[in-house]
Amino acid sequence: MREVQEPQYDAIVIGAGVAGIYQIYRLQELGMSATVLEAADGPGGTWYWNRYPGARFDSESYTYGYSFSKDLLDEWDWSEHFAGQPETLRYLNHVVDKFDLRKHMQFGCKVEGAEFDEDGCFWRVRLEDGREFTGRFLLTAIGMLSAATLPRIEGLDDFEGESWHTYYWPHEPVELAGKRVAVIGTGATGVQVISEIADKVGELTVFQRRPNWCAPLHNDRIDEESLADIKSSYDEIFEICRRNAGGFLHSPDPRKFQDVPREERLELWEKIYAARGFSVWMSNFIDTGINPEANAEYSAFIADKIRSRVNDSDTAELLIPKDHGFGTRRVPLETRYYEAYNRENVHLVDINETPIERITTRGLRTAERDYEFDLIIYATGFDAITGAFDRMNMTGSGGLALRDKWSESPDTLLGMQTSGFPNLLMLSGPQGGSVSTNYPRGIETAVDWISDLLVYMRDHGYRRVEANAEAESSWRQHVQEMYQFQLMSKVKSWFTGYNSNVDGHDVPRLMIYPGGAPRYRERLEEVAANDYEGFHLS
Ligand code: NA7
Repeated sequence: MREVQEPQYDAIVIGAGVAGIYQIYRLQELGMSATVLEAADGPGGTWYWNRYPGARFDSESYTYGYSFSKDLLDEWDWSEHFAGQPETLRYLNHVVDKFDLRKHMQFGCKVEGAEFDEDGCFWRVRLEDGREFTGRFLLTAIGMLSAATLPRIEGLDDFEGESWHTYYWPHEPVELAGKRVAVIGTGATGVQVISEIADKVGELTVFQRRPNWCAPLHNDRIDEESLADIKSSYDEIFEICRRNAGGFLHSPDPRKFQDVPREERLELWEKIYAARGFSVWMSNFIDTGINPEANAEYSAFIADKIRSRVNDSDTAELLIPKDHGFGTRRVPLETRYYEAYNRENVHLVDINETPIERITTRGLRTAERDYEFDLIIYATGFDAITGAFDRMNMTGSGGLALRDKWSESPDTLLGMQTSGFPNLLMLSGPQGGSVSTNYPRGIETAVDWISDLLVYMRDHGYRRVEANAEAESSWRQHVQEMYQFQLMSKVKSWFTGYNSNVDGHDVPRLMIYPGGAPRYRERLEEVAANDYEGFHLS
């Protein structure tokens, strides 16, 4: 009889970002043997990689930190309402050191493949350098926006100047002064970069395919008194986040748009436009994301704000989205973004009018003319949520490739598991809650739920868990119903699975869980209380 091999670890966690850090904290607390494999040479995930100028939170700093340790909350001083990338990376390193987690992490470990070993009931993980690790459970903490995508434009490699995708911005400073710079892409990232560098470069040319609805971040330093207030109200802050659909501090106005006279609507809109962070998106009338009339009127209000901030009326019109309403795609928050276009050295090119034909040795060519640049910045986004899975070549039961299983629809049960992939537990899986909320808030929920599941399995002597196909299909149906209500479901964005730079991602896909965090958590609790119904344990 063949001897059944035992895995090296109870659990392997892939990724040492926000999710991986908290997951390894919980695993070591539970006394499980576990390791974190991380491609980078340090922890931080998103905040390790995204070092581009202007990278910062759109969530209030004090809603982004972990809530699990009072000690940590008390000792960490956020310096700004929306911290910049360096501070966040320092914070995450601080957490790792405070809880002595570094010894459970292995850096420079890029996972190239992972297969489920049916006989041994464990996962075998293969690194790019050939090393292999085995673990009973495989926990993916691989982020939702971690598979960066470059545009599919001819000649990308021909350019002789400097070029970076924002995600891979180098650790060393990039010289900007006096440089001729191109930015391609005007999502949340492009908007931050453009705002930050407009007054630091020689010439800045922005190549825009579709504008987004951007609104002021209203960032500020946190003074001592406010910091003390924040620290004394953490319970309340996290309670507000818990009740909020997106895990943020900003609650909707419970009134419906039609029930409020025009004058009062304007009053609310002025108020939320002047308020911090995502208020402008989330503190609106409750039906703004589902009622086309409400959405159109609010969009018109924001369009006027853009017109009032941009001197040249043709430029202003180019910056106003015409193909989707406010909040139906991710709203980039900005600091003097629109004002950047009032500068003499900033130029906006609509690539629908004059498409980019190719990258050249000295810059790029549009249908109209050649441009010369010293630096090209690709702020062209990510193969969101599923991209990082696809790049890892995962194979489940019977040789089923995850990429194939998800080729049309990335179906999961609660975002936590997908049938055919036993013992694979996803911290930021598609159709789950963590990819749909203020990330750390969703991640704490996911990590806690998965940790409880592992304890339950240990207590009951189970070593295999797999989502049932039927339960998965009813979750899909529920997710679809949640999508249907939302205006965002008709709009192309990563919320709906689109990416023009990836084959097959030109059709709508159910990527997130649009039903809101409280509803999602309720479902998680129900499932756990009913002995993990929908999951087959053996
Ligand atoms: P996004 O939001 O996906 O934005 C990518 C941008 O790049 C967007 O403006 C795209 O235009 C543009 N893009 C992508 N491919 C091309 C090509 N081939 N040519 C021209 N323009 C292109 O990514 P971000 O990094 O900004 O933000 C990601 C998330 O990070 C964000 O939601 C936050 O949660 C944090 P399009 O709109 O598709 O026409």
